[in-house]
Amino acid sequence: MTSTSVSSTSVTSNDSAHTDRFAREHLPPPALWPELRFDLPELQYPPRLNCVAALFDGALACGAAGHVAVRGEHLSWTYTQLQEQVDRIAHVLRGPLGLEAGNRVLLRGANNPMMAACILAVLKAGCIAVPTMPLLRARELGTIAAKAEINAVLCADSLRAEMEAVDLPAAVKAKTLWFGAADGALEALMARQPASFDAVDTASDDVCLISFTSGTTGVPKGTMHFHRDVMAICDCFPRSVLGSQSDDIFIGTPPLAFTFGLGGLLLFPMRVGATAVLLEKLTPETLLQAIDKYRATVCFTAPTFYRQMAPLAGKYEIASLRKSVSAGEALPLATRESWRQATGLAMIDGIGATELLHIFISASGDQIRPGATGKPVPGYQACILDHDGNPVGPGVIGRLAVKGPTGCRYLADERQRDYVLNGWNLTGDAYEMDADGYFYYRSRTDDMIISAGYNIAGPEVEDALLRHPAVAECGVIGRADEERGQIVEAHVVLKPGHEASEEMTAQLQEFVKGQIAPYKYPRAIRYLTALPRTETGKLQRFKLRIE
Ligand code: 3UK
Repeated sequence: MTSTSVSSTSVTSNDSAHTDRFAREHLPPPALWPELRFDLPELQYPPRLNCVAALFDGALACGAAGHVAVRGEHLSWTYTQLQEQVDRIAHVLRGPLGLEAGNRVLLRGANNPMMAACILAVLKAGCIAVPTMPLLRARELGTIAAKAEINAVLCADSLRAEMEAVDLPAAVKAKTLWFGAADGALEALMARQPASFDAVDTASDDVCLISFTSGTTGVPKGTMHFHRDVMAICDCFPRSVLGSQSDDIFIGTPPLAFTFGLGGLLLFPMRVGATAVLLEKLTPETLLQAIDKYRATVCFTAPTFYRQMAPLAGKYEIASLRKSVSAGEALPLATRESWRQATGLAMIDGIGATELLHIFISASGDQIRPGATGKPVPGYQACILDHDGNPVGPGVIGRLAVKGPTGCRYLADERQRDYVLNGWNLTGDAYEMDADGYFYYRSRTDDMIISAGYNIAGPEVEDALLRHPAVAECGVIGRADEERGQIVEAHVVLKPGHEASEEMTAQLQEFVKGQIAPYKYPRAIRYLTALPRTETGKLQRFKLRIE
């Protein structure tokens, strides 16, 4: 194994292909970057790299030309056909739309083949994709558009109303194209373009993606990623943990505008010439149906989805499924177990972050240790730091710190200083390591509950509650309390057929005390009909706190 460490100052030396210098000028100063490490032979990328060209070249070179690349509800495209769509869109961007390399294109659409083609085309054309979550409202879109100083918009017709309500400069409005309707303006222009486009010869460290954090609090942060970062995430987790192959059929729920979905449902399948099934508006039930219908082999979704799918799994023929990946938030052990019972599959848990683009700690197969997220994915390193930034040994809870080929670079944001410490990316998670190097999630750093001097991690209490047969979902927070500082407060959604009552509360409290140290039991329990979640499946704990 070669061990080449590239220091953060020498990684911006290539000549940029961007004539619009916005991205380069708004990168954080190199001193504030995390250390980047390229410790595997497969992470040595050439100085000139267009990731979309590299993905297509790779797939076509291994004979995937006639293989289905993307399958939607109404159409499928082979690699050759997808490439043609991408190339026509790239021509539209650089021709009729008049964009130059380095321009930012805001993208909006549900998961489907056309949305995938649009994202790929922006990168191939040397522009920068700014994908946005379908559920975002006009004001949030306005913030993103202003921050990324977008030059153009490609938006699905189904999301047109909200997009039209965004306050955009006239020049950007003039460069807005709708797709997916019968009279789609983008499709009309595509039909008049050549079917083949020469990829813009970008530098491997030209920015190609600005992904905004799903952020449960505060103004969204734009994370900037290079062409080589896109290749790096494909060459880490999917290669060493997932073990994806060309005959895999990927399926799942995360939006393509969320890097969990972009990687798992588009880039990873393309890297091995496999098939991506892209479907809109999935529910636990329709995802199971779709796994059955499309014979999917790899599934990407959030823990709550698996929890809701488990009791329904027996109704469908899903033996095709070989791997299931859970990310976005902590996987409760109770969910891992019920999924295993329902399907026989050992869940691949993985922690990723928008700042690092994708998963950096995970485990699969025999390497799985229930309760742990896993070990650093080859290519990444991780450790636990104490309050002062010093590494701590096994058994001590501290701040998770990570470094590898990808890392945090916020678009013009002071919070860069909070995420990077001494070259490490600090994800904001409280973790603990064991003597064998496995990493255990405890809570978000700010979510640790301190009650009467005890540190209590909400997710541990949640896991205990989830084992009770009446509990469908739950979220545990610390509520300010005069006597104890904070008390453990559980927000519980009951399964159908169960009623909220004082007896139920007493029963749940006793149940928790029987499973974990009694001081961790929820002194208060509130009942809700649903938990507040982000579009990416994360529990919005701050909403529970203000209720
Ligand atoms: C939490 C997890 C415990 C954790 C993401 C896979 O979630 C992703 O990115 P975000 O920027 O959030 C990052 C934060 O989410 N988290 C994610 N996965 C896990 N906590 N166990 C897990 N398995 O707090 C982390 O700091 O929205 C996930 C791939 C790409 C992603 N962007």
